[in-house]
Amino acid sequence: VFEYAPAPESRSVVDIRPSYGLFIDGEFVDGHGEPFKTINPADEAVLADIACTDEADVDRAVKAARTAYEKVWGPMPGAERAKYLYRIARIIQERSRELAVLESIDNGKPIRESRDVDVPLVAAWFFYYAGWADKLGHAGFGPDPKPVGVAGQVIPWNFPLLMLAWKIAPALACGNTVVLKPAETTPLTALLFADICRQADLPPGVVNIITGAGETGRALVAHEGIDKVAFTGSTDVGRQIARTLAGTSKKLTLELGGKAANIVYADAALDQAVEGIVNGIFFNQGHVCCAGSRLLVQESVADEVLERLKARMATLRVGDPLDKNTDIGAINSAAQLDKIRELSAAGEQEGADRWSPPCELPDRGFWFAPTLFTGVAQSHRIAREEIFGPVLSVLTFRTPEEAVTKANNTPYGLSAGIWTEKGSQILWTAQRLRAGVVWANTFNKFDPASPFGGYKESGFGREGGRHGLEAYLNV
Ligand code: TXE
Repeated sequence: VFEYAPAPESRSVVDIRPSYGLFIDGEFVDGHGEPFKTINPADEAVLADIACTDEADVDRAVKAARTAYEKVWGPMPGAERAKYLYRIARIIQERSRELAVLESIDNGKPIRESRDVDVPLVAAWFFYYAGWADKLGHAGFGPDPKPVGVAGQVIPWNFPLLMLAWKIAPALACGNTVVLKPAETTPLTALLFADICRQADLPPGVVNIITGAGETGRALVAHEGIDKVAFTGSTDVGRQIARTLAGTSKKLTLELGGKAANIVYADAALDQAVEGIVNGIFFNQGHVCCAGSRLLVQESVADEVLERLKARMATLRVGDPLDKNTDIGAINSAAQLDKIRELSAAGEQEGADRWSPPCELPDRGFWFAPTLFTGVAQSHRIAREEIFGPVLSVLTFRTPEEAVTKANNTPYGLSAGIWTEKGSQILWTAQRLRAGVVWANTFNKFDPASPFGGYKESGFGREGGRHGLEAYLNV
């Protein structure tokens, strides 16, 4: 499952067309909204013109999904659906170089991550849910659970392909059809995935990809032909969607923001913990909902951890996403860069100490140096708000009780990390953390068999694993 093609070297492995249409009913068609451009965040070059929907286009996509659901995909035996999902998974492996390079160009993430993490996990998700398609009667939801119908899915820009896989693979395995809207800054890999659906001979209308900004997402989730909405994105938009759906019978799952605590106890293997802290916040430029953005370190080892952390941060290479040696790529958009700058400025204004290693940033494109804030109080904005960038806020604690209280002192509850050599300390802490995922002596580990999702303002519902089937079944 985790095999992939040799390292992609350059963008010559991808063929980016000048313009892209909407993918509806198995065909690329014109959109009737105002087209928009997607750019490479590493150099601000225009990559392609992307079609945008109007309401009639959204309606067309939902109707195509409904017809495919009623006539083809819903009635199809699970074992037959599984074959399509396995085929898609294999094509993803075969075209992994192309997918990884395109993802890095459109998103800005380092090729090492898109090649070694994103794309292999995308294939793994399709393999995993292919395996469930003919075993739904044994998933614990009764002998013959039914699909929900047509799913409207809206995804963000931080893991464009992986979020697509998290949404589409379980939906299709359960017999639903989908209309998916990728984020406006990262539409290209979803459109390449549309091509993969055609290559796999997936029946027309089972997967529809529509592009546009928030307006397209709004029209999709509000459409009366949608039975289930799955959203990953900001807490604000998640709330708006929940309001739109209130009073309807649509099912809803929301994966929203986070402000995870990464707790380092004094007895932890410190070098290993420092690697976990770095991975926790600098992976994917910190554009990660479960990023370990608050480091909680036990006071007695705080100085030592910070010294090792700074030394490690000084080795991080920021730059060209397509360079295999790059650790930190480009910030995905000018708007996101503004948000990171604004919150970092607030950190300084509120009295925290800011530090970055010496680091030359390219002239063009959107960049932000890895940044550390010490002397952070719980009341500071950088301790409370999701920055969604390569910025770490450090707090200290004396007792495990204090660590748990501080970790839980957030409106979010998506993930957390614990570093200690004591198994009992892991269990004690994990039981008290109000977070959907708790990692121990590791961070940012993902597996299709493992459910993922939040508490509190991080949303509700689970994606991944057997639990992830529930959102797409009527029991
Ligand atoms: O998110 P939006 P943005 C957080 C992160 C980030 C902030 C803003 O803190 O800085 O949100 O990011 C579509 N109805 N996360 O503005 O707007 C939109 O087109 C329906 C955390 O990019 O929520 C895109 O496809 N859809 C998060 C998707 O929603 C709407 C990942 C996400 O965009 C819509 C991303 C509407 N009214 C951001 N408005 C995570 N959980 O990982 C926009 N969209």
